[in-house]
Amino acid sequence: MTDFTGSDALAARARFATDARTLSLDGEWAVRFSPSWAEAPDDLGDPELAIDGWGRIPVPSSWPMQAEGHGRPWYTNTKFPFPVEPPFVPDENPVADHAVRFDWEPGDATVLRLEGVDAAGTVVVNGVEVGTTRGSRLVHEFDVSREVRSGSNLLVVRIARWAETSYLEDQDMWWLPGLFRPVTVLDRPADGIRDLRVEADWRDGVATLRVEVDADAPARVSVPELGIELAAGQRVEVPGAEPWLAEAPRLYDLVVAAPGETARLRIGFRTVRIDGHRFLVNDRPVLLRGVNRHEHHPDLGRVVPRATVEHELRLMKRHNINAIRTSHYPPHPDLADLADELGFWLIVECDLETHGFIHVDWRGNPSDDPAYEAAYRDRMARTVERDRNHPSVIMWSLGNESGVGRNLAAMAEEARRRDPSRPLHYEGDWTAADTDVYSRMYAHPEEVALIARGEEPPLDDPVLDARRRGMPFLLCEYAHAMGNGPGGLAEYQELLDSSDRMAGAFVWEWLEHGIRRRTPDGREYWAYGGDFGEPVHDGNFVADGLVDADRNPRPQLADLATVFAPVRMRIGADEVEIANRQDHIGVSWLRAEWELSTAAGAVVSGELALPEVAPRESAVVPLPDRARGDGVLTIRVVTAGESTWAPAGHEVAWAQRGALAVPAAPAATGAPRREGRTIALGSARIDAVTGLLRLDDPDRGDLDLGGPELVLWRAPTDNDRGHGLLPLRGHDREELSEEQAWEAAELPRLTTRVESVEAGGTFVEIVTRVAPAIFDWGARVRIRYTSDGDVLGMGVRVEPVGAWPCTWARAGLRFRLPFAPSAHWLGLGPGQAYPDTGLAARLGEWSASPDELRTDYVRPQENGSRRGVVSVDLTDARGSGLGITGEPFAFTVSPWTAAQLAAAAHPTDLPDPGEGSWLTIDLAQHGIGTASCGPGVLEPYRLTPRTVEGRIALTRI
Ligand code: IPT
Repeated sequence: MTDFTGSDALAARARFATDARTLSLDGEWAVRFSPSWAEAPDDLGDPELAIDGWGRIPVPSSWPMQAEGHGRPWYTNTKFPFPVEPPFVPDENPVADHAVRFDWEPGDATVLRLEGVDAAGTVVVNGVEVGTTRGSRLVHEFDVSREVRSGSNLLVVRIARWAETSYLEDQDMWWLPGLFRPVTVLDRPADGIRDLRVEADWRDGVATLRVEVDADAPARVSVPELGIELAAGQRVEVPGAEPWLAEAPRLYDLVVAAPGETARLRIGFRTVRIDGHRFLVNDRPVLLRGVNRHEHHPDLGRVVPRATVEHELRLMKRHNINAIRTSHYPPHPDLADLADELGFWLIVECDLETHGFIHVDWRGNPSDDPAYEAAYRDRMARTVERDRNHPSVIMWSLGNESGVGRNLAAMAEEARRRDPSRPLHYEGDWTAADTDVYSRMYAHPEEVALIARGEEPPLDDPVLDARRRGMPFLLCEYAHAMGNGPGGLAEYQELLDSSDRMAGAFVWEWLEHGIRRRTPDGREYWAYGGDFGEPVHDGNFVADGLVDADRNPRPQLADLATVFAPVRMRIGADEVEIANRQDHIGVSWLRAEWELSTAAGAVVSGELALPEVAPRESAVVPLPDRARGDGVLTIRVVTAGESTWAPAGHEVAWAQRGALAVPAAPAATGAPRREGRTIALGSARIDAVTGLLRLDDPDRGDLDLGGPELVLWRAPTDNDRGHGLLPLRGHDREELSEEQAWEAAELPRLTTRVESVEAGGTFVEIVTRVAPAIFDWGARVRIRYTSDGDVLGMGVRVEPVGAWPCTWARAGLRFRLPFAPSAHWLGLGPGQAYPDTGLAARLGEWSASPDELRTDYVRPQENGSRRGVVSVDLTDARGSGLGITGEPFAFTVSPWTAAQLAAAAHPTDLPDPGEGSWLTIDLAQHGIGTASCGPGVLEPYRLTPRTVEGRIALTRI
């Protein structure tokens, strides 16, 4: 029998704290696995079922993370890992019976609450089936009053990995079955509270409160802190209340007292409203600076300990993130509590995604199949009812990537009927027929610019078009944070800031879903799709976050903090313009510090008094006299006091003015001397046959540089590789990815032919032609060496030859160093920076250890470049090595060649690098973009083959 909704669960209701008895059943349970539904023993009707001989498993858990051999972690993005023939699923369908004994003294009534059963549960109490669950991330409560008895009770939950509803749960994540959220037994007193509905509004500066109570006896409602008491159902004004805002999350304790039970809730006063094309909270427009958040833990799967969640939310706050889309299902119930407390705007999404039907041209999509309507409604109801009392929740989302169809309209109707106070979101239908906001994902900035101006291409239906054109706009996903990238955050932010139609944007995604594994010799790595031998999978597309699975920030998180900053500054010669980019509050919680590094090497600093600046307003303040003048001026805005998410002094914004002085080229005083095939020029020895360099030094020893060698390629990033998984609507996927285009042009494999070597009065000039096999395109590299005896000057010119059919990844000179250097540099830092990334990098003096110079992405790829550098010392443990100065250049140090990085699936596959390392000095680089899912490198950052020049100088140090 097909079961789309589950059976016999109680009506969905809100979650609240209660003084009625509860018993958590979380802990160690017994478990018994069967290879399939058909083979699972027919013994659950036995109230004395002997479970002592079963295995043991923690609850909550995702069972493939706990026990091997009963179905593996299995990653697919959109593909169903089984034949598409709804509602059927394969016979090979592992079943896990989870069982626990518990002691209970029944009162008036007893309810069993299961907060997350993936994928389908059959719930049996003392041998009696009490119901079934469908909807993995949804709460199910069962009245078990008739089945429980005084003393010891037996609960068994039979869980199947696949069910008819797996067709509705095709989110881009690991398929991980289990009893993965809390299980609780609840006493329900006769005169207790079944449900609560809070309306805590804020309009025109006036707070009002109304609480509906579903109880058999009259209940009193109070907010002790505000000294108010009211009857259930009564609406009152609440003088003296402060509003709840993500920027200032003011909560009040609400107490609801019925004769048999007292309930408590944290409430906040706020009203969400759409006014024309503006999205308003408490009468003011809001810009959501958001991330998409999945729930994943590298050791536990879908179970994320509360401490981890608290840590990650604080990390978000510390990076200026103010909104979360709970992609693509309702989160653990504690999330909304924490968002209320810390201050986030939440879009809570329903547990729905039917994306896999895209592979069969959406034939049979449940979204338009009446047989599934009840399931769609049930899912929406459970989503809305659980979290509707939270001030942080400002929108409901019907689900993700589920095509179009009548069941979505039914869901929207269900949501609006249950909660008319919140707008609806759904991206999958571009007509926005069932929603209140127009939402898109991965739209190109050019299209976003049109939408910002209300000039997007029209829909065929003029009525729908007019309606949609009048709506606020959201980018529910953008800036795909996979591997090295995303590039282009600044361009998106400029558009988001450009129009009050823009309600905000959510980076895809917060977290990488790596699973911690070890090589046979014990080295840790992040496993991704395919690492568990899954027959169909989508590789490392599961690892595309701002933080790794341990919540360690990737470099892109600092970039995001920069564009999301609550304050923006523009520093002029004598004054600074300070823009308050917050929506509701002033800047009195912040203070500012300045520091001027003069060209002469002095550092002066002081405080900058911040004026009162109203939200979305700006002010100009004069710079203190001592902060004026040449050099690099940095202003940092930091928190004035400690908060729930950061200590005092935490930086939220910064700005700089000025530039670093470019060191002078060495005087050309040395004259070249020919010594056999070598040309000596000052301390340099140039091989006249190969063009390779050595720096001689009698004290420190000679340094063989194994270069310069022109490199035009890099180990493809995930963005260079492009999407390649499925056609993206609105994007032309006929094009080759950068990686494919580079391969086709033989960019990775260049050979060198020295064309000329000329030794003049005070210079040596070497011209080489560097080119791939097969084709007639290449590059001519002209290097003019000069020396003052010590320092070797290099004037470099790289000129394309022939008609290259692709971009260049870089125009770099590669050298081989016989050690793994630490770096000390003047330039942008401290983190990595490519032409369209590194927004957090600022001018300064920075140091990094060999490890800090690398970013070990889940799949090895180009990483670690530092740009805007005018001077760097690369030294071994004794402090000896190579110094480079010059016009701003980028440097990258890697233990591995680009080819080695490109060939490895995991960092642990890389060969032992030995002692040495590869240094690349780039005169130009191609941007990063976000083509792993979305637009490629934007025009200004593309490195189309062109003449590139630069001047550097090398010194043995
Ligand atoms: C989009 C999905 O909504 C999201 O779940 C994730 O898969 C993301 O892509 C890529 O990581 S869908 C895509 C076809 C635009």
